[in-house]
Amino acid sequence: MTLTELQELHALPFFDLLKRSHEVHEKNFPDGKIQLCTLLSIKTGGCSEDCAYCTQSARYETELKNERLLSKETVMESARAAHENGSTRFCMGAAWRGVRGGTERFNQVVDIIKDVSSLGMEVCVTLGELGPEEAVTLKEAGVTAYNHNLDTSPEHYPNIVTSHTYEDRLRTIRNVQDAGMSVCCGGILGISETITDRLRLLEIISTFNPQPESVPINSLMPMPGTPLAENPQVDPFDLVRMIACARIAVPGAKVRLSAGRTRLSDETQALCFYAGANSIFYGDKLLTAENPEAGADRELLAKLGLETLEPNPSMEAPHLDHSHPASPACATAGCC
Ligand code: SAM
Ligand code: DTB
Ligand code: SF4
Repeated sequence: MTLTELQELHALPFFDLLKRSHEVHEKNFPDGKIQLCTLLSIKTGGCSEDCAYCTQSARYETELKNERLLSKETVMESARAAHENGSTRFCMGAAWRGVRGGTERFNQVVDIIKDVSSLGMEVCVTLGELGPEEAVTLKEAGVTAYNHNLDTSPEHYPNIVTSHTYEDRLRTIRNVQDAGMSVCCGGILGISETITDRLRLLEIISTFNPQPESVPINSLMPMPGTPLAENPQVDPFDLVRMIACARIAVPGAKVRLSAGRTRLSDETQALCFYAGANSIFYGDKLLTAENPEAGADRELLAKLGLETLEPNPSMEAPHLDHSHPASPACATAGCC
């Protein structure tokens, strides 16, 4: 979708936008089920990067306790518990700039992934930058989706991160797609961006070929010690509008209502689900930040009569549409 089209959508009266996005949602996800995903930070803090929202950056003095790469046994314990609790996707995050084949850390992660993928959940990882060979190795180890967010527009990105570029992020996404993994790529609201920055992000994501399999929409959890610690909370109606625009721009994707749910009312979350969100992180911790208790989420979903999705571990990556260029939108981003 073009920026102009997205701007027109975003400017609609709230209920007109919701009606449009709900129709797209019903058409693409007729069962209306919600996917439960569990997150685990397998290596916490001490990251070389300077993302201004992130408590895991080594550049800021935060309250976070750094942790080395978890053992395979510890990860498997969490993964089994997630599976038993009904999660159909297990997402492992590591606070690294990226990974390189042949290193001990990469081999250890690959070994962990092989075991986790035997449990029958979708396996998602987010390890930072990847080259083409690393991407193939992860795919072969059993990764179904790779999370790599663009976070905001290419214009605003340098205000938030200076240690790597938007082009670096797009290159990794291309490598992930070429290796046959699904892409999970979304953004974060509340990082001093404009509405145009949010819509530029959707414009770029919507022109990926194939489109991402999931689009996480995070709201800033302000982290003491980070440059954005004092940023104000995102207006809940703006969050719902962003979810609705994401649903329309990337109709076949899971739109994941991600970080920030502890600060949302049940009513706001209900509006997000109506607008097209169909996935949440489940369990009381994200990577380092708080998330609602699983019991509270079960209660909310029950109150809304929303069912949860069954596992689909053999999930195929979305296929390339050969009628469009195969690049993840460098031309649209204007960065290459
Ligand atoms: N290091 C990897 C990377 O940069 O891709 C993965 C981890 S990073 C924590 C994944 C995403 O979490 C970020 O792109 C951002 O959208 C989100 N995130 C990080 N810190 C956040 C915060 N304080 N509040 C909300 N979302 C956050
Ligand atoms: C994503 O977009 N959100 C998740 C997942 N992908 C890896 C991470 C949210 C992190 C929130 C901040 C924290 O826990 O430190
Ligand atoms: Fe590192 Fe990822 Fe946090 Fe950026 S968002 S500082 S790359 S862990």
